[in-house]
Amino acid sequence: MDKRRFLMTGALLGATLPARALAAPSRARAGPCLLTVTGEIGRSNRGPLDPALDQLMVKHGAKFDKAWALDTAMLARLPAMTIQPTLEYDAKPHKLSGPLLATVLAEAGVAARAPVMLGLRALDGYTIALSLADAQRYRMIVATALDGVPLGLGGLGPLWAVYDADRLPDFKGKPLKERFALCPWGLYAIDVKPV
Ligand SMILES: Nc1nc2c(c(=O)[nH]1)N[C@H]1C(S)=C(S)[C@@H](COP(=O)(O)O)O[C@H]1N2
Ligand SMILES: [Mo]
Repeated sequence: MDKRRFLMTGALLGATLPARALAAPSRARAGPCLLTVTGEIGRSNRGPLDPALDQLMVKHGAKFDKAWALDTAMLARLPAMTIQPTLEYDAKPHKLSGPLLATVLAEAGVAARAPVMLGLRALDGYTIALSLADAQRYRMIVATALDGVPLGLGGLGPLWAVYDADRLPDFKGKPLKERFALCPWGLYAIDVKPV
């Protein structure tokens, strides 16, 4: 397609799509929430923990007065990275893609250099503590797809906080089974706390 036709197609699309869809701000959440960011955040799009209806978070002891909730589309709008670590489950390299964890946090109004600790919590209750500085040093991503296939429930998804262990000095020398302890699969909540 030449540039002019591309531009025309764009103009046509613009004319047929409702203005609302084009102007949709990133905070408009339409799909089910996949990830809830709480604590020291600068932006919020939902209110406090609902003790009656936020059942999984209640079971896991979450407490918050506001949060930044992301759905699939909000995650997909962020620039994606691809890493290719050898996974401990089958000892084979796999492509994992998704935004940097730090980029997701920036969306929630957490400054890149904020001196904070992150509590990364998974669906099964597995929780790890990691500083934002280490998450950046490891270039940890919030993976949404494995080998091009969206991650899902029952497997490692829908989200997996993971890094490229093969290329990180802190992990590449360790046995495979010890490389991913800081990588919760089924990640669904991140609590940001001052150090
Ligand atoms: N959700 C979740 N993520 C997890 C774990 C877990 O139990 N649950 N275990 C961690 C640990 S200690 C390791 S070594 C690796 C592999 O653990 P797994 O075999 O339980 O997936 O995943 C990490 N991520
Ligand atoms: Mo482990």
